[in-house]
Amino acid sequence: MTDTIVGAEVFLTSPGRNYVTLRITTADGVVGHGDATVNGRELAVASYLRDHVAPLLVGRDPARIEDTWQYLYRGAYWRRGPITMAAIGAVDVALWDILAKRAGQPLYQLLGGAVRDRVLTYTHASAWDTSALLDAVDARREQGFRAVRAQFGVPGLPTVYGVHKDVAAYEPAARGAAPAEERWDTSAYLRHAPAALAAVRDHVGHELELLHDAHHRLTPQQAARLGKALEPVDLYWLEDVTPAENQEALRLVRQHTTTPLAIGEVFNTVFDLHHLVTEQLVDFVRVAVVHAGGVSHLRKIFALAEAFQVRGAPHGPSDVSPVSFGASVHLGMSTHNFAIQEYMGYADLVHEVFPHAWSYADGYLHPGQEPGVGVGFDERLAARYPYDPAYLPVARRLDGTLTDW
Ligand code: EZ4
Ligand code: CO
Repeated sequence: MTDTIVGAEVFLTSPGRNYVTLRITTADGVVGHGDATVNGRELAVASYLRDHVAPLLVGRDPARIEDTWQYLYRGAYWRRGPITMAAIGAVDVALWDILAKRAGQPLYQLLGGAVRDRVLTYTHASAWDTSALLDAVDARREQGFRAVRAQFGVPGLPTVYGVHKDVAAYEPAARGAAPAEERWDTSAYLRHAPAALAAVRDHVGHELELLHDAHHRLTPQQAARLGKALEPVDLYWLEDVTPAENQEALRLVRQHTTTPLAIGEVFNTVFDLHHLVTEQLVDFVRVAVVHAGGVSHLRKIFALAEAFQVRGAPHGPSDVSPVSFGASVHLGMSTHNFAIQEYMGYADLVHEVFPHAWSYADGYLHPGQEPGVGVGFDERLAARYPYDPAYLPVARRLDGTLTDW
């Protein structure tokens, strides 16, 4: 029996950080949720959805997920980019949510069923000094995590992105009308990073998987040197070494190191990474459900990757809402070459605004058995926390030049 979309509403809320949520309602009264959060550009994607997409959805058959995806992608004329793809992603996830609810099945069952019992996850540990970092990693191990991303301060720099001097937890975006400005010195970082990560490896032994994120700031040659220097540390991966608008840049890195490479949290379509995958220049692709056209497009990216023994490992910071995070865990449950899901965690209030069936236990995630994606949206609670501008910092080198992110 055919159902019809009767409403598509967009909600901006800030329960500690900003989220853009799409709610699609059908004539039969089925409700689907999607996440369209683009950190620091929330209003742009909300407008894209409200002004340009929502009016096109009303009257459509919610079961025509692929056709709606193609309609929004090809029909817009202006393709790709984070805003467009996040908007399409929100529609896609909301429609999968509706389809799975109508089927009375958790989403992963519609994606081919479970290929594993649970989905491996990693979280973050960060501290300015090495001794505090070891404590932070230990605290994560005590929470059951089997894989931890370690970030640390750099001697001589006043601040480093993602590393707080006083608290272990951090929120990447800070409230305010403009981004904070930080300083960055790649040479100082490269001098310090191998020793800092070696200290963590010495401390934890070889059972724990260790990861590290370079946040797009190295040249290919610097990245090659770092990867080589880190080989004895036996990282699970080294992330975002270069900005990678130029995919070929990774070839030089690859030629010089066996340290596994992960990239792609800022990518939006398969065209951002097809060379990286088909030439096996990276080991993990980090594209998120929210930022790359939803479950439908991510499945295609992972299918391409599967043919080249590259694995999926989606971005999962606090700026990916629990809605698309949940969708990602369903993908993890049903995708053979899905390696690991990043899980930065959420403030208590975020869990309340987005009550969810997915759960964390003992180093793994499970999507839960609720029909659909299994993530709700408490509209009334959300309305108490209106949008409040917040931005990621920018960084300048010591001479004042803006860095690559
Ligand atoms: O910088 O989520 O791997 N995780 C990360 C994050 C990102 C932010 C960007 O919005 O790199 O901390
Ligand atoms: Co990252």
